[in-house]
Amino acid sequence: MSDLSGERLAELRQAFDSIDASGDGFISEEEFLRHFPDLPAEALGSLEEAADADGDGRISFEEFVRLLG
Ligand SMILES: [Ca+2]
Repeated sequence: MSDLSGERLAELRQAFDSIDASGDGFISEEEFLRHFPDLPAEALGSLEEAADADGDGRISFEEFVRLLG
């Protein structure tokens, strides 16, 4: 996936899992908003545009890592 260290990857996994409340392995817009209630809709939109590589409207762990890794 990338050359991130295992430690960094574990950190990202933890962050991802805490946002992915349903535990289905994808972060939906709703889950994002629940985790970051103060995030403006505009910021969320551009974040999704940047992160959601395959355009399915939710963020997979792989996309999350690509965004933040
Ligand atoms: Ca989810």
